[in-house]
Amino acid sequence: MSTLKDKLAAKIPDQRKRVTRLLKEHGDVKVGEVTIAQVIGGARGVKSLVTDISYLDPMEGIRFRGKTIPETMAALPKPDGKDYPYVEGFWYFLMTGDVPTKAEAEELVEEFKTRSQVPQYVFDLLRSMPRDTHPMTMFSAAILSMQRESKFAKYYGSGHFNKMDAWDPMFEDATDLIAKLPVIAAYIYRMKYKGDIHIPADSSLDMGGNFAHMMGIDHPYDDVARMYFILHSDHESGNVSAHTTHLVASALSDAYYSLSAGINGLAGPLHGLANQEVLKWLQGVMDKLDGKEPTPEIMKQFVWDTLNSGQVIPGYGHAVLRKTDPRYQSQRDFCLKHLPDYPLFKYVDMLYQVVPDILVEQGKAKNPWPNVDAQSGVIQWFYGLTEYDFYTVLFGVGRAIGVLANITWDRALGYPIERPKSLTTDMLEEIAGIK
Ligand code: CMX
Repeated sequence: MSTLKDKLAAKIPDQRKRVTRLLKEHGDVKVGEVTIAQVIGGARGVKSLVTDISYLDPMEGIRFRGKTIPETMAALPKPDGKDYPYVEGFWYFLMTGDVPTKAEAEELVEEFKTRSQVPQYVFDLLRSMPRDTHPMTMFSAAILSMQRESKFAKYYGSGHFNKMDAWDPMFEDATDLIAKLPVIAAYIYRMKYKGDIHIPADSSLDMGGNFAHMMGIDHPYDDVARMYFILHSDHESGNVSAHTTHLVASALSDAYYSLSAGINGLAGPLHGLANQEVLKWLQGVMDKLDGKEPTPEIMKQFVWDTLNSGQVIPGYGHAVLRKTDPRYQSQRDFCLKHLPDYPLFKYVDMLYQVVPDILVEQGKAKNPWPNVDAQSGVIQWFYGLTEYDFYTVLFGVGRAIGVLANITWDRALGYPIERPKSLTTDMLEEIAGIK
């Protein structure tokens, strides 16, 4: 048994006691009320999920296990000479809430390598798909195809299934998946966009380093990968990808079924796909300008044209946040350090200057500020990853870390199948007193 699994096993009983106490002794205490607007409006703001992996404050932004993004980046161990932490150490942190030592993070780096072998049939499947298939479809299909490997599903089918032990095979599946995802993502990228020429993994590197290596992009892209995967990992439980993964896993579907479903949600343009939409939109602006530098006035016009044609401004707004997303800020800091004069960064920055006022003037969006997706594409573009269809796959590798930590804890705490109640429109009219 690995050190991380030992640590997890030691933490589970206490957490079970806390949850059991809440349920048994305080189960009737009200958490809030639900309005008709919330029932019709996508359950926005309804407090009906629980997770300790991360918490999203509308004004402050995300905290992973109680730490802000800068605190997380500062606390976690980093490979020698690198600016961003080991992703493997971050996985340890999300799972346990404890900051690993460098030795503990490096032990996980080695363990991930033993789990990173992707079955040949996954590559065969990817190769059999039409080459113009969206990379998110390929990514999701690759994850789903590995379901036959699931240790959780085998345990369930063993005839000795005990729901309180089910976290162990779920942890195994989750760790197996996270170790394999960068290999699958890099394979899809090189197959689709780099002449089908592949770069084998380098066993001396950590996950971020190896991903950059397999993508064929030099330093500091390894640090970009570490930063990117950590920033995109978790955003509490209610967002589409996290909630979907949790929902599917609540039926005791294994991690492969659940993550593939969550990835499909991430592929929507109002969620993760917004990062590709931002770059597509900006490229459209630049094409129309035919190489001329946009002024704030020109940018404002493009923003209004987009709104007036009934489209959203990708990368702006959020269902929970009510200020600039700290994940945007963190990437902006990276840009200011590494690519301050890059024209595309200047356009992104100009958008930051003009969009919020326009969204306020339009008066619809509750949050006029940028989210994570407004800034991420420009960094990828700068390092040569100009195939913006691929950006959401990068988001997906990161998101997997958070949602898989969550479903491992779901099983550790024995959470039940999720089943909210629906009403009919007649019933809502009766409740509203208009029928
Ligand atoms: N541009 C234009 N209009 C916007 C807008 C934006 N960026 N953000 C919100 N609005 C509009 C909504 O479409 C809605 O309009 P209708 O009343 O006509 O339906 C209105 O403002 C109210 O929406 P809201 O309550 O502020 O936002 P929601 O919680 O419903 O939706 C989100 C949140 C993110 C889907 C929305 O802000 C949006 O579509 N943003 C652009 C897409 C985007 O960047 N998504 C990525 C989010 C981060 C992520 O998950 O990766």
